[in-house]
Amino acid sequence: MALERTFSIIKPDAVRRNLIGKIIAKFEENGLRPVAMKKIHMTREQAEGFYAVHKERPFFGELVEQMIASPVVVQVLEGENAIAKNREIMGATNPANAAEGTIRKEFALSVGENSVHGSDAPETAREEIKFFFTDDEIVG
Ligand code: DAT
Ligand code: MG
Repeated sequence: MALERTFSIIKPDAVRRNLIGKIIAKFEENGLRPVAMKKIHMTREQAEGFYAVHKERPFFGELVEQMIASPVVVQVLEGENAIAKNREIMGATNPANAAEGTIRKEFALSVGENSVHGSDAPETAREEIKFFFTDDEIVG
């Protein structure tokens, strides 16, 4: 296994409900260390650009509105097998299908307001980290 980095967002629904600490605890307890983090309020342009891969999907408009409604916490997480590990800790996109103990099972409100984003592959992890962080903001 290799030491990897992945990109994570604690989404508006979770930040509004004061779940930042509980969500970061899940990462740390499972071997993922934050090596960069900041709280931001995404612009519409950022949200549309970040989720461009979904722009033809019927839920795109709602997704963008949810992401810009209030602040988020963006992070780079580092650990063994971090990309897959983070997806495991997050749970399935739809909380109704998420396994016990996962972030989405415990905290998500709906398939749209599902508390966290995590990169799905090495290439998207690289792109998403670069979308929000400069190299000197990452302090491994
Ligand atoms: P994930 O966030 O698990 O990678 P995804 O990339 O397929 O899932 O979708 C990105 C986000 O879009 C997801 O976290 C919530 C929203 N979304 C996906 N499918 C949806 C649906 N059927 N209805 C409403 N929102 C949806
Ligand atoms: Mg995705």
